[in-house]
Amino acid sequence: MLDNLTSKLNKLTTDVKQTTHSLIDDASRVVDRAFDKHICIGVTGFSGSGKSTFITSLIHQLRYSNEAGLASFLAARDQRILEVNLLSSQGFDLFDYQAGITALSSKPPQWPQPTQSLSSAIVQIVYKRNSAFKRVLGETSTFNIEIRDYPGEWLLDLPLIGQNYLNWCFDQTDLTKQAVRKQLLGDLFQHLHAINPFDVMDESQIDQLYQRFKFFLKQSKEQGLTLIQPGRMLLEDKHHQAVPFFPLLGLHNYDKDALANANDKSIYKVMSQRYQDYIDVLVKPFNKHFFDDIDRQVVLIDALKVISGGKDNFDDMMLAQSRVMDCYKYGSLNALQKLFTTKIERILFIASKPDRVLASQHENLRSLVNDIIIRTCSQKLRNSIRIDTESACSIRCTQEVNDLLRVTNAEGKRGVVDPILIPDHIPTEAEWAALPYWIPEVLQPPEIDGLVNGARLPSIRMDKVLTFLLGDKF
Ligand SMILES: Nc1nc2c(ncn2[C@@H]2O[C@H](COP(=O)(O)OP(=O)(O)O)[C@@H](O)[C@H]2O)c(=O)[nH]1
Ligand SMILES: [Mg+2]
Repeated sequence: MLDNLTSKLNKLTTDVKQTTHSLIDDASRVVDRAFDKHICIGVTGFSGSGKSTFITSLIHQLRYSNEAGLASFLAARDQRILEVNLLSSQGFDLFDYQAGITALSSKPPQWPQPTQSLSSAIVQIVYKRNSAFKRVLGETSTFNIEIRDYPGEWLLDLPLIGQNYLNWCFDQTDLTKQAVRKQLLGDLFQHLHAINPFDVMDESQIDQLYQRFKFFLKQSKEQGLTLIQPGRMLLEDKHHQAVPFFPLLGLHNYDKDALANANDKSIYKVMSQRYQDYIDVLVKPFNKHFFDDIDRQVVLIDALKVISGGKDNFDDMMLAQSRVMDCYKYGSLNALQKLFTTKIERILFIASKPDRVLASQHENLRSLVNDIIIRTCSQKLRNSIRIDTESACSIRCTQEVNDLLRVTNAEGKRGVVDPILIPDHIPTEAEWAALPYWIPEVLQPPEIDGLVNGARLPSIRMDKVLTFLLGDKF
């Protein structure tokens, strides 16, 4: 067994020598991991939670760590980071850090574009070793940090893997009991409810209902709901389009065995097949990337948005979050893979965009996220993985002056916003009634001269984030 492993590692070492410097391939990734010189960080969160901006900021902070003011990230504070290169990873598009920085540098500054597909970047760090090790191991060393980005909409497809079409339809029927969903569905609910699953439906009828169902999903997102499936139906990605399907909402009126034996041309069987194809072709490959390669994970939660949207939206987010966390059960690795990969060993849950409230509220925001995690992550998961919570801001857009926040809104209008008090726990029924409903405004990113040349990107507690993710590696 050990011989086998050694010969595999030897072969991989030979392979590594043949790789170019601009691209890290699978073999070198495995060898570097075996020698603790490569780590893969997944950045997770629902759509709009701030993932792509976070990655852009993280890369920028590392590239220009001497300028970044990362007080508690010791490698940067002690100026031990000597050189940082951005490499692509085999099989992935390169995460477009440059496009993000260009957008932020434009006049007026723009946010990075919404994400359409999976991408990855390897931040290769050449650093000076701690004095304790340098006599034995040499002055400098190299460490690769691989970071993955993907559209948040894909995340909610992961729970579908554990559900067949029939159960998904039952689940979707249950969700329509929420007043907001019922209202958004309108008479589409009656249409989907009245379909006889044994009937044959022609393609144009299917397409018509599919278009209406997609419209409903898009409206659900605009309304602030989170549990929106299938996620890819929200995206205009031409390469990963779903074949038209939708849920049948009246299936509880039919016998399960009769449904299982329905004719292959029946609408029930056609929809079941398309649902399964969607999972096999689009969701399972993503699930593999998501769980097999990632060592540490950052989960961004826009707690301010969900708490401000009212109890129904908040509860919907909680349900979505717990469904995703449940996936970690069957997303774990098999024994053979464990030899060459590390399973997810740390998760940092971040209350994102805290710059939209006063500094005095940041701890409440973190504490609220902590409460969300306690309610949505099983105790088993919390005991088996190191979990931490933080409130951290990728790009600070506000200035605090005399307990008010100075902001520039998306239209470029300057002003001040009134302070908002954040509960430090999930509100009780009575507390919900007392909370105001408001929509946090989209802000304009700050104007920063010389950003492309490494000027400091204002942020909050990104050094704490780096310490949690990487502090033990340098
Ligand atoms: N105030 C503030 N807004 C942010 C920050 N990061 C992201 N945003 C806002 O959130 C939006 C979505 O961010 P993005 O990174 O695209 O989210 P993703 O869908 O999770 O990748 C951006 O367009 C900004 O309007 C931040 O650090 N502060
Ligand atoms: Mg994104």
